[in-house]
Formats: sequence, C-alpha cells, structure tokens
Amino acid sequence: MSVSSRAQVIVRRVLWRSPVRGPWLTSVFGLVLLVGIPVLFVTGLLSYAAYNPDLAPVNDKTPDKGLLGFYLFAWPTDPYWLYRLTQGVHVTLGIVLVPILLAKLWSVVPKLFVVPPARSLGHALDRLSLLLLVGGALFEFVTGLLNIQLDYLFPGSFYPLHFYGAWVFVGAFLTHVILRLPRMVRALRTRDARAELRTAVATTEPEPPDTTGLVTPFPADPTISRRGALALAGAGSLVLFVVTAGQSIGGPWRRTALLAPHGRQPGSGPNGFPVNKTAALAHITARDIGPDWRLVVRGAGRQVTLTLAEVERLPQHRSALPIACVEGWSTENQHWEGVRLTDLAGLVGLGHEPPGVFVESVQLHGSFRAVALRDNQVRDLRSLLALRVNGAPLSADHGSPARIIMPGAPGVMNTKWVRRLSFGATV
Ligand SMILES: Nc1nc2c(c(=O)[nH]1)N[C@H]1C(S)=C(S)[C@@H](COP(=O)(O)O)O[C@H]1N2
Ligand SMILES: [Mo]
Repeated sequence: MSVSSRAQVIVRRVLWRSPVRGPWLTSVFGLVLLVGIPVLFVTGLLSYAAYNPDLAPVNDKTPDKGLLGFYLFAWPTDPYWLYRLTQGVHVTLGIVLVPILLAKLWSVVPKLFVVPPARSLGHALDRLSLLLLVGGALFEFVTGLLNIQLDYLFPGSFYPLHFYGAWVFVGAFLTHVILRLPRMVRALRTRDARAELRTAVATTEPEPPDTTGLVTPFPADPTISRRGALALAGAGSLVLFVVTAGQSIGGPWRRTALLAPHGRQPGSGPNGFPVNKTAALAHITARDIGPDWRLVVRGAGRQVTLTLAEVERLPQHRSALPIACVEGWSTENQHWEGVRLTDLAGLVGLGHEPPGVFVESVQLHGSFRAVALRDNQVRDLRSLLALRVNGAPLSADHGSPARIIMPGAPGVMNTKWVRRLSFGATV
C-alpha cells in the first residue's frame, strides 16, 4: 500500500464516518439540484434580458462580454407581472436551494479531499470540473445572497460578477451532469425511497461498499437516518421559504418575510409599500424636489421645460402595476396616476410611434439614477410618469414629485425623482 493510500485510510478511520453517506443519498440531493439549477439559470438569463442589455452602457455595465453578451429578444411589457414572476422565482428558489446545496456538499465531502488529487489525466480533468462546480456554485449563491441583503459591497459591480460566474458554474454543471447522470440514475435505483422514509435511526445501515468512495469503510453508529437527513435539509428549505417568499407573494405572507430586508411593509396608507432606497439614502434634498423642481423633455432637436403644475395639467391616466425588484421582492399592484410617456414624447413632436427614452433623476450619486428604456416600453399606454399613487401624491421615498412606472420591467427601470427625459437619445 502506498504512503498516500495509507494516509487516506488513517484519515477515514477518524473522519466522515456517517453511515448515511453514500451514492443513494447524494443522488437524491443531486436530483433536486438537477431540477432546480436549470430553473435558476434560465430565470437569471431572463433577468439579464430584462435589463435591456443592448442599451449599453447605461443599463449594462458588463465590460467585454463578447459572445456571452448575446440576448435573444426585446423584453416585453406583457404580461405586466412578468418580471415579478421570473425574478421572484429566481431569488426564492436560490434561497430555498441553499440547504440542499449544503447537504449535497456534506454528502460528498470525502471526495473533495482525495489523495493523490489526480491519478490520471482523465481524473485530473474530472477533479478540475469539480473545483469549478463547487467554486462556481458557492460563488453564485454567495454573491446572490449578499446582493439581496446588502447590495453593492463588491469591487466593481455585482452584476458582471454574478453574470460571468453563472457561465463558469453552468459550464461545470453541464460537464458534471454528463459525467455523473448514469451513476446517479443507477444509485437512485439501488434503494426503495418509500422504505427509506420508514427506516428509523436504530435500523439505519450503511449503503453497500462502493467504488465511488462515498460510503465510509469504517461506519460509526448512526445518529441520524436517511429519512432524518432528508427531513433536515427539507425543513431548512421550508423555513427559508416561509421567511422569504412573502416578499414576492405579498398579502398576509409579507409579515412572515423576516429575511427580506427591503420587501417588508413600511407602514400603511397610500404610500405604504416597500421602498428600495429612501430619499435620504439617495441624498435627495427638499430643494431638489420642492417648488424649484422642473421637468425637462428633450427629443428631435427640441426641448421643453415644465413646472409641476404644468405637468399636472397634461392629460392624467391611471395604471395598476407592481414594482418588482431584482432583489426578489415585489409589491402588489399599486394604483398609479400620471402622464403617459407617449404624451410626453408628443410635447417634442415624437408622439407618433415614439423612440426609446433616456431617463435621468435629480439624484447625483449612487446607482440607478439614469436608465434607458426601449421603444416598446415607451409606447405601452400603461407606462407613466407618475405623480400620484393610490390616490395620494408620491411620497419622497417613492420618487416625489414624479417617477417612471411601466409594465413587466425590473423595478430598477422605474426611476424616481425624474428630472429629464431624452427621447431618441443615443446613449
Ligand atoms: N433615482 C432612483 N430611482 C430608483 C432607484 C434609485 O435608487 N434611485 N431604485 C430603483 C429600484 S432598484 C427599485 S426596485 C425601485 C423601487 O421603487 P420604490 O422604492 O418606490 O418601491 O425604484 C427604482 N428607482
Ligand atoms: Mo430594485
């Protein structure tokens, strides 16, 4: 026996001796991730498309994205709850899968420390793909979770990190699925799941010795059954679901969304719905949005400047629309009232089939103070420069005196404290 395999035997006499560890248990966790991770990937790509990435550099700050910058379609404005659904699923599922991911990693931990690390070229490539898989998974989950809790503490921006990380992770994930799927299917067939769910701790036996190295050669007495291990991971997911999903589902569930930093109900009344960034945090002063506020509308070589009273005298329309943030939280439909973007384009002679618009806020610092909207978003008659919500003027935190609101789009498109609209601006 070589030195390294002797060392391995010594290690395994002490570590990773749980008798429930084995290909079957690993495969059950793997099956859940096999379904969940593609859904995360697709909803993530949809979120990327929803940011109007072709309207760079305003909306998309991903440098040098080359081929990966492809995107297939212009984000539609129908159904109006589209982003509320796709991003609610992306964030909620990402959170709920954390215990399953951890359980899966726990179940394969002996494999992560195999010596020698590579026996052959094939084995080395396999190990490299595992490194990218585990590293990629941890990176994507950690950056995602940090972004919804703390936003923007990364060097650069969260957005390119999570975007490139996703491609690395998905490449490794696909490789892993191709290499391991047959083994997973075989392992799932080795045990009867229903019998497993009836097996208590005392009668829990290790899986038969295997060549994969997951089953310990030196099993300790069981302290948990397979049923218990599955229940523990499942209960972890369920608890996370209960404390987060309310931020997207809304209604009474919002009260159980204890983990949602921005998605909870701030007070009551017409302006009592979640706020992403308050006026104070965005350094909006009373002067910025007081009587001196003016709206500038530009396009086709013309420019019009309006006071609030003048904006109020334009035809007012209503839209019932939610706000759906990239962080996963969303609001129920709010009743907005204001001027149609098509009517504002009409002020500079672009009312017929208006082009896209570049929107700027009075906000001088921080993210989201400017955004580019596509023509289909401008042309939708539900897209407003809103002055009122639920029958009252906008509060300072919701973007007083005027903000954008439009159907189907990420919350970030709904610029608050609007100062200037430039139709047809190439940005
Ligand atoms: N000027 C400005 N507009 C902004 C933001 C901002 O930080 N500054 N945040 C955006 C984001 S990320 C979201 S989700 C919505 C939140 O709107 P609410 O605070 O009214 O719910 O506003 C958007 N508009
Ligand atoms: Mo947001």
